[in-house]
Amino acid sequence: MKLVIAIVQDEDAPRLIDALMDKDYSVTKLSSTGGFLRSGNTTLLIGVNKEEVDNVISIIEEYCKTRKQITAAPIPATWVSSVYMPHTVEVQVGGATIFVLDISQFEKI
Ligand code: 2BA
Repeated sequence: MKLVIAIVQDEDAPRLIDALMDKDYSVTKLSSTGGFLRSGNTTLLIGVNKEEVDNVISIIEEYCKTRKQITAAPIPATWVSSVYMPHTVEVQVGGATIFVLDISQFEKI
């Protein structure tokens, strides 16, 4: 048994969950926040047999798109002619960040 943990963008989550559920995978959705952008993202927990992991990852690949986001840079802003000028940086986010964990025991009680 494996646990697939997938961190995806909120915009991609509803269609991805529908696609996984259509294929009879059990999914738990958690609301999460990225440490860098400090904006919401979605973490999905998907418990599967090890033979299913590649299929789950290919479904995630199909539904999760890479996007660019502009964010305030983690360096001090500057004042130009008395105008506050925060530095911004463009970052590429996603498609998905995926971890696959071994599960030593799985029970439903
Ligand atoms: P965030 O931490 O909000 O990061 C959003 C995007 O910002 C990242 O996209 C990456 O392109 C960029 N970024 C992150 N840290 C950076 C840094 N120190 N300097 C410059 N740019 C940086 P992704 O790599 O696609 O990650 C999307 C989200 O997945 C992350 O949101 C975080 O919530 C999660 N994540 C990514 N790698 C992780 C890891 N190793 N462990 C736990 N969570 C992770």
